[in-house]
Amino acid sequence: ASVKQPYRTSYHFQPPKNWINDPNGPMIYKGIYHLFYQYNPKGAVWGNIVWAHSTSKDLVNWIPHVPAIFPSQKSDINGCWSGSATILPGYKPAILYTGINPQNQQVQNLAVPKNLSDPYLIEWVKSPHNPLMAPTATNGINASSFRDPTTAWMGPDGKWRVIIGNKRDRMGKAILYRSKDFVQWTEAQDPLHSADNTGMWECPDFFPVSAQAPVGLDTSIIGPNVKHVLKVSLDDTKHEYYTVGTYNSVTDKYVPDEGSVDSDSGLRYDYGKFYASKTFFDSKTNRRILWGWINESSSVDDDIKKGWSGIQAIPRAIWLHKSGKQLVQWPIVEIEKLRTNQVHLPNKLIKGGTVLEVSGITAAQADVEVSFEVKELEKAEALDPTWTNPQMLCSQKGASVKGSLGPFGLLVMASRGLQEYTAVFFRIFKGHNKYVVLMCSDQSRSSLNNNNDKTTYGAFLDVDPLHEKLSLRTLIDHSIVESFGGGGKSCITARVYPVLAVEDGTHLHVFNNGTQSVGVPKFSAWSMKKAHIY
Ligand code: DQQ
Repeated sequence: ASVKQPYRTSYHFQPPKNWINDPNGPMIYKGIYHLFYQYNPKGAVWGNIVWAHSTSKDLVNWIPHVPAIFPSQKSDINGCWSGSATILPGYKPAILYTGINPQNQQVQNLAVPKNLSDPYLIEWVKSPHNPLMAPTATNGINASSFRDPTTAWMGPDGKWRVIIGNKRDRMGKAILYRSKDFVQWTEAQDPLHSADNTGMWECPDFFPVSAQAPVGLDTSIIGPNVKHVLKVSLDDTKHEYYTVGTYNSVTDKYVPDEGSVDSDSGLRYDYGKFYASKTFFDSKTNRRILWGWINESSSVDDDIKKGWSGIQAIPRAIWLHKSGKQLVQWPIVEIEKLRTNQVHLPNKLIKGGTVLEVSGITAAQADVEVSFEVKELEKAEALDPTWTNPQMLCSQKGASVKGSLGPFGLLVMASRGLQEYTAVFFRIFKGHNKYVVLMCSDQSRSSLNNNNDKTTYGAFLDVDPLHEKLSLRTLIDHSIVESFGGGGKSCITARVYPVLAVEDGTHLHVFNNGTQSVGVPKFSAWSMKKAHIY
């Protein structure tokens, strides 16, 4: 007697059961991708944390392995928390991670592969010198806010650098350490960066991006056409923010270009659910690839009933937009090999008030690419200057609220009679001296089961509808709706748990609930095959 599992995903990473959270130590070694992740071997809630481990040749299909790092030393006996991998000279991977010691202090540890000729790197040995970095009476580091070492980078002086998330009072910090040999680490006088009133910085990520081309850079690269990105995961709000800025490798200071890590106005990788993310440099394809944890929106009781909680987002290639002002993300191309049975709609004009069903695809397991074209932009409603919070705007102006230019977009995970649907859509407003595009993911009607968090998400999308089409790509996988607006300039991920719109009862529609018509010059949808994940 098996429990029905309509919410398990088919091509997003998840283990057969139990709780997962942060992606850890992603890397490529001898042509094999490694993903480690925070895992509770004993249940569907957080606890008993070890590093579970899977490998892949294509980032789509995975082979599960035994946990790589689990409590075994004083310095991690109460848990093996998040950390990162660095490839050391001589092609030797090394993992720095946070251990919880017998006093429940957070300390940083090193583990290295037992056997470098095993491409799967199944067994890991911990340094006898652990912990390598620890709170002490003299360094004043708060022992409950000192975790999540990044991938290390090497400075021009030949020394390794790593940052660790921290806070002091309300100030979030990226504490910097340096080392010659990766074993003996010395705390720098000043943090790499800090920001007031942001609380604990979990899972920082710090990496170079090319200001010239949409490619990835290895983590130690510096140079004239290189900018840097600092991402932090804010414990207080469970949202991630990043800045683009300049890193001075002599002073070891990072200065954001403009604005700062700020929980209200900063840039986010994803304006929905996406946390504790981490990038790695894929030396095989010269991409930087982003992994992120997607938590459930169901109740803890439901998680325990279904026996699992948490998935990983589809890995995303990430690069600096040519404006230099923001990052762009796109699902790794490898995922496209799961596409099958393409449904294509010819160029169409969709009148206001239309809901158009797209048939012929498995709507609960699909990849949809659509673009919209708006002719009469002068009909846009005026943007009230006080409407500065896109999420609030999307909540107040959900999919059922008629506008002029929009809402138009997709109704996904929809039941036959539209009692349930998740709406991913755009609205165009007339701003001060430009058009403003709002992108929303409205979960308010996603399920008849009210025990789910159905919060609506929203983001502004920096696209000029005068000169560009509005594109939307949405990956649908049973209980996840992962959307990429404007070619990946704004991303919104949502979790949904419909009661009626499950499996074959799931439908897909294009809709326009504005008064003005919109063109749909491009529409392709694919059913997605199941990936081998465990
Ligand atoms: N999860 C880990 C911590 C990290 C947090 C513990 C972020 O290392 O700060 O499971 O989700």
